[in-house]
Amino acid sequence: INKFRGIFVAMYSAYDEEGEVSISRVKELARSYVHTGVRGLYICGSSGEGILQTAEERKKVVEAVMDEVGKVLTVIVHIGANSTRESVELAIHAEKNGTDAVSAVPAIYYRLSEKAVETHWQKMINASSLPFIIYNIPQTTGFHLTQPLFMKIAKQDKVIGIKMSGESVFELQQFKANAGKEFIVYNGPDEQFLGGRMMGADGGIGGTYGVMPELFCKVDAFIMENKFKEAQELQFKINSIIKRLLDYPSLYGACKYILSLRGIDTGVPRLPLLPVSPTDYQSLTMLNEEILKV
Ligand code: HMN
Repeated sequence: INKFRGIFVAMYSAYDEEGEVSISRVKELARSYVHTGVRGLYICGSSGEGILQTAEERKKVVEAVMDEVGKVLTVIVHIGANSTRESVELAIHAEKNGTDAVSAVPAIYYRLSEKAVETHWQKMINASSLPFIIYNIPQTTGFHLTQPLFMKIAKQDKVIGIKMSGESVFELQQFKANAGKEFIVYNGPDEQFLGGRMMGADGGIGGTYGVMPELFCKVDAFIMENKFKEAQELQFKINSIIKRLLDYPSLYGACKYILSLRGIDTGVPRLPLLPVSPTDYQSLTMLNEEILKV
C-alpha cells in the first residue's frame, strides 16, 4: 500500500495538432514527471479528459504511459465512464497492461440512486483483481457520496482508497475515520492540499501538480518534517498561482500552454473545454516564469 502514498500528478491529455491522442506526446509528458519526486500518475481522469475520449483512445493512453514509466511510477487509471459496461472493459484492459490500480467517478448525466452507483462501482471492482480507488467529486458529478455507502464499499479488501475532491475537509476526515482499516485518502482540491493533509489525507492527486510537481512535493515534505509554517507559506504561494490559472477560459488549457512553454507539447484541450487565446500568451509566459522561480 505504500506505493500509493504521496503526490500523484493528475496527468493532462496529450493530443497532436489535429486533436488526436498522440502516443509520443503522452509518453513525453509522462516521462517529464519521473525525476520530480512524485510517487505516480493518475491518468484518464478529469485533467486527463478521460470522459471526453473514446474507450479506444483511453486504452492507447494507458498503454503509452505503462510502456514509458510503468516500471518507475505508480500508475492509477481512471476508468469512470457513463456506462458500466465501458468501465468494466477499461478495468480489464488496465489489469492486462499491468497498472497499479483503477479508480472511477459515479456515472454522470443520469440522476442515480445510491444502489445504482454502488452497482456501477461494484461491477468495476469485480472486473479485475486490481485495487480500486473511489473518486468522489460531487460538485461535477452531482452525486454526493454518503458515509454509509462509503463504508459499505470501502470494507472490501480490494478497495484501498478514496480520492476526495469535495471541498469539505471534515468529510475527508470522516472518510479516513470510517474506513476502519489502513486506507489511503487523497486530497483532491490542490488549493487545499495542506488543509486536506492536516485533516488526515495521506497524499494528493491534482491537476495543477502537473505544472509544479516539485512545489507540491515540497509542501508534503515540510508536513512530514512538522514544518507547518513553511508548508503554509508555500501553499499560499501555490494558491496565488492557482488563483490566476483559474481565471483563464479553461484551467487545463492554461496549464497545457505553460507546459508548451517548457518544450512539452500536449496540444489544446478537447472541446467543450476551451483553449487559451493568443491574447493570454503573454501573461501565461510571465506566470510560467514566476512558477519556475518559487
Ligand atoms: C483528475 O481527476 O484528473 C484530477 O485529480 C482532478 C483534480 O482534483 C482537479 N479537479 C478538477 O479538475 C475538477 C484539481 O486538481 C483542480 O484542477 C485544482 O484543485 C484547481 O482547482
